[in-house]
Amino acid sequence: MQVVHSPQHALHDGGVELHRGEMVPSFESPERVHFILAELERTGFAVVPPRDVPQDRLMRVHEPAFVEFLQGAYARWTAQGRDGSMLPSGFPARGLRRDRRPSGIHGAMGWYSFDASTPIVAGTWDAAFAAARCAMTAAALVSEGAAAAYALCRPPGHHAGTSFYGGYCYLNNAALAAQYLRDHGSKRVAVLDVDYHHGNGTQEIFWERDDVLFVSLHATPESEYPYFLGYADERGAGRGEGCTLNLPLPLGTAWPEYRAALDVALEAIGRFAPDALIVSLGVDTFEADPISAFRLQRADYARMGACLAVPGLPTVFVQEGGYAVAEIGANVAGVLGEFSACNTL
Ligand code: OKP
Ligand code: ZN
Repeated sequence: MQVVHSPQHALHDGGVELHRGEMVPSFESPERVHFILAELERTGFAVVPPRDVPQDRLMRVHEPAFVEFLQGAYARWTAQGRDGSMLPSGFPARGLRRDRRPSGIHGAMGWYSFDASTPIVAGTWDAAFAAARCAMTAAALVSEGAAAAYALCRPPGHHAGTSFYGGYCYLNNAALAAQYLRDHGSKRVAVLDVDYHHGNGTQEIFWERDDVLFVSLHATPESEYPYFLGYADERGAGRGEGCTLNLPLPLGTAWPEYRAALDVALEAIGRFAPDALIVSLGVDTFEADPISAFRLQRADYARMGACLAVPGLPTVFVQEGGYAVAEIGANVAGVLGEFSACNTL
């Protein structure tokens, strides 16, 4: 399996976030990629750069005005004499208007984002676009016949929607990969999101579609981010009704219960009969993750890789979360290594 990686991820650095009432350096740091790449290289994976994917491919999933906002936001900030991290401080919640997008940068930031943990810094756009190209390149490799590919995306993507960013995510890498496959011969694609957090952006993007199944295992939004989406009663709408499946799990979930939910997810994927699989691979389900509360252990990631090979589908892995940096490489390599060993394609 090839690893698609761009050093441009490191341009997104130096951000701060609002965490439990305090400003702290972002958990989503460049070292995460350093540790993943080192472990994948050590265990023999080949690393390739992303292709030059034209920017208009982003509009297959995102709204043009949103992409334009992300690309130009930091220049608007510095034009006002500011530097450092851009963070919003007001959002269009209940009782406020969403039909007006403020022309000023502060209001626009609040309109397009949904939290204060997703800073825009000078290199954010270049890094986010590079991550999107990594995901679409991995999808291209699979559409051209590879059994599987892994996109080492940073920043992650699954919280970003058609026209919103948040949760450390700007462009939805997994959705772009799924759409790429749809545009290059796949009739039906399943997205399985195993990140600790609900992939609210991916869910929103495919909510009314019947050609992409979205299945997510995550910590219950009753107590975990993103708080306001990810419940079991969300099942899609219109043509997409029944094409969203949420499997929220309690804090403290360990492998036996996780595995049972994964089996339910894999059965749903089997019934949907897709011709390709996207895995939104977050390893923040790990017991030592600093912002999460599941209890998966190192050896469980190899077990997860074996389970993911069961459907026997061409598979694009897209990196999402995972913040225990010292162990992140071993956990990702555990999934990918065992998947490759079990894959019969
Ligand atoms: C991104 B991904 C900690 C509170 C939550 C946002 C978490 C985003 C997770 N500051 N902040 O799904 O791993
Ligand atoms: Zn996460």
